[in-house]
Amino acid sequence: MELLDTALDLSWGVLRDLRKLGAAHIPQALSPIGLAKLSDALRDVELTSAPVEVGSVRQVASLATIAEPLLGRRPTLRQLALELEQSFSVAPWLETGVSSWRANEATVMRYPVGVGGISPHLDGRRYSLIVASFSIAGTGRLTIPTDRTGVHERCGWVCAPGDLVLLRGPGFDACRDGRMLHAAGPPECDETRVSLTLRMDKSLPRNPAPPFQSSQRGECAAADEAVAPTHSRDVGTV
Ligand SMILES: O=C(O)CCC(=O)C(=O)O
Repeated sequence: MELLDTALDLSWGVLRDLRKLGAAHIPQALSPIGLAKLSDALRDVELTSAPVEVGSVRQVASLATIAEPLLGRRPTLRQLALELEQSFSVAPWLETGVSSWRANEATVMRYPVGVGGISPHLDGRRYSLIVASFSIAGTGRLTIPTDRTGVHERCGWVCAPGDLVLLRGPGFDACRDGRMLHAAGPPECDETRVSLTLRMDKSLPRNPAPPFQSSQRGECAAADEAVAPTHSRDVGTV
């Protein structure tokens, strides 16, 4: 592996958190060299201000979305997607459906010091199976709130450069929709936070269909109920 840390262990502990919490935090998933290469690869990406309001969601950030075929023209981003896809191609991921995840969209987000962040939201339904968000610069808290007020949280992590947060998407574990609300807090130190999120947009061409099954696990059905969105924040299109 070139970008992911060679000691990265995406195995049962991570899967257990995804099943239980809807998300998992993996510290230092990127190697120091991988982090440096990705920071470099994002240097020329032009970001634009995201709309402050999307439905009930509030955000202060700049962003850029790089979808296929443009993603394929960025070798470092393509390499990261490939390494992650390879990590999902072995046990225990085979039974989750995530082995057929193919990242075809990357979103770069930049949160300014003091005010940056996104209130509780769901990613668009079209982002299948799993969402992988890497912290590239700065630190900030990512939380899994219990509701859209964001007052209480199920869990949360201070994410530092190199960390990875995985979130369930539709189709994970054959769940029709096990997405979880999540929120990004402002940068914690005096440094702008930058994240890089890989997604599989099933509405884009050349995308393998997620392995939906008719049976749903009880645990996921409960999650469906808990987070059933009134609307979705579509990160990729704002
Ligand atoms: O910046 C992050 O780490 C998470 C971003 C996020 O929540 C989103 O794009 O939906």
